[in-house]
Amino acid sequence: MNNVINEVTEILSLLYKHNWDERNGGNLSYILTEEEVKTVCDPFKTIRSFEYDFDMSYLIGKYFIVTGTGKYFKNCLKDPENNLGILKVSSAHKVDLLWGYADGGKMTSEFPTHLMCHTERLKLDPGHRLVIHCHPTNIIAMTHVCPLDSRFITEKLWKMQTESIVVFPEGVAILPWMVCGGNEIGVATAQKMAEGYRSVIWAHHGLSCTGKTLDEVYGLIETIEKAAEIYLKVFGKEIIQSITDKQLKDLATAFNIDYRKGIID
Ligand code: 2HA
Ligand code: ZN
Repeated sequence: MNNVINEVTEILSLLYKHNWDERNGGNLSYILTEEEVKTVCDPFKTIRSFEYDFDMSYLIGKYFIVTGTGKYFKNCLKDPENNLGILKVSSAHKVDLLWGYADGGKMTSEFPTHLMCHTERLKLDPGHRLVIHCHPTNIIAMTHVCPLDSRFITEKLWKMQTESIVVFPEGVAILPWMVCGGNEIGVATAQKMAEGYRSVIWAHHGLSCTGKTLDEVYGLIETIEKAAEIYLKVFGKEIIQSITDKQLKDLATAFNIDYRKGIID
């Protein structure tokens, strides 16, 4: 069966194989069209409903596929129906389950954070569909040795490899350590998304990336994590040369890249 379940579980497996989603680490939510939902289940048949305090009115009528709370990315490919759910935001405070969480489970504890991020990204980009939160090793490591400053981290990541500014010209935001799963971290993350970032690092925890497609968001995670890996390989060594501000600007001109200002100029 070639449907959205296959596409999503393939990406979850790849993330797991990178060791970016150990145990139940990480979560994903992806906006689906009604046609995509129909390839899996009846979009008009509710199995169970969930109530939320926060306001979901911007997303009413939208369908999402969402990883389950406490579930392991490792297991999603072989057992999607227990580890994933398809949901519809049916009113400002209610979400209906249409498929999945077959063992009685529910969506990730980060679901409110995801919905806040979807809301802000949709306001900036009507084509936006996806939020992936994961625990990339080198990005987490970097948050132990770098100032928790979006400008600093973006500049370092841009200068590690040519691809960085091409793939994330808007930069990467970073938040200080906060308790996860709650409202405060959700609001703070969504605020960064509203400032035009598709990627937000949570210090000593992980990375959330957003975008239009599974390939785009997976590629964003890969590129950011690879830049962090290079940074840590050279960190503490005598650096003879790196990409300069001028070279980054030349790259931006050559590829017509509208990069975030205030980082290298
Ligand atoms: O879902 O990654 O941030 C487990 C987590 C929480
Ligand atoms: Zn996490």
